[in-house]
Amino acid sequence: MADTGRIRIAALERRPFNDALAQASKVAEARIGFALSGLEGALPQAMLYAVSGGKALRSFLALETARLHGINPASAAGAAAAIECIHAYSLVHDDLPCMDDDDLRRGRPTVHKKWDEATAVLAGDGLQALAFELLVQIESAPRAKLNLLMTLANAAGVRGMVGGQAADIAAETADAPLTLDQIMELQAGKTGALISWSALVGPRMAEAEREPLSIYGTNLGLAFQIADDVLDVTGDATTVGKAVGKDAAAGKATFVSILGLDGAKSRAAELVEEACDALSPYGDDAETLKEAARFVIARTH
Ligand code: GRG
Repeated sequence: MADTGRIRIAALERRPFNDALAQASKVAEARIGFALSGLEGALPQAMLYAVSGGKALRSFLALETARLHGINPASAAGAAAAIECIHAYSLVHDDLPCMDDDDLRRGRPTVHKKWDEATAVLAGDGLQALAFELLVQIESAPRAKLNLLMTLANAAGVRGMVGGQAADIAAETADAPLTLDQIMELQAGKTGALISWSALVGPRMAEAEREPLSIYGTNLGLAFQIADDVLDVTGDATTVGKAVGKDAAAGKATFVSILGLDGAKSRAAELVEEACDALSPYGDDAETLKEAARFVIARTH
């Protein structure tokens, strides 16, 4: 057993996906809560609010791939918390009136609705900085830590999520709708980069072979985004926890608008199959990661 923030985490044994996901959420939130402890006022409250209530898929991937490489969960907790900070910051900023202008996130008021726009901007900024602070504090070989820091900066920045978001915004006013290849490239940055990074935490911390989890993470990221496009068409706001139907209303080219609903679902299923196939070197020990991949396209929120 090891102490990470306020909760004790145990075990290198494999757990069923739902247990591992619930554990990841607790681990990341506890680590972030610990990092913010002693701070008072709206800003730390908004930061904690922003990191709570999500599925914790990215922190799960970080902890599970670490477990797969024999890394103690207490050592990987900082990486799991860091990726949830970056993810939460991106959602807080994405919901702002100058971006997607959403009132609902995770079934609750968005941060700028619960507080105000200035608090939402600063909460996102604070979470982004905190992510790198948490990563610096993880227990790992210096070279592995530097690699995690550099690759997270890349995944979150202009070559990754922020670049993908900018391309998405530019597409809204472009003369021609995006092609399938252009959408795939945009989404590999906007959504895929953080998911891929999370899946590579284990091999990066262990300084081990990255290829199988690189293939897994890339396929999973794309399948995740296709599922998101499908939910935007088939889901209802109460279940999904955020506004739906926005892509069609904006006339945006998406996987669904290009491939059709059934085509998009089949493509996502193929990607999940490829993601699971890539895990064969790990044998049965990768079963929880396979469950996660299947969850990504079966989810209703
Ligand atoms: C504003 C810098 C900046 C970036 C925004 C990721 C992103 C870029 C915007 C989010 C828009 C969006 C809803 C994209 C679809 C994919 C996605 C990231 C969905 C939310 O992820 P989940 O389902 O969320 O893992 P939870 O709430 O479970 O954590």
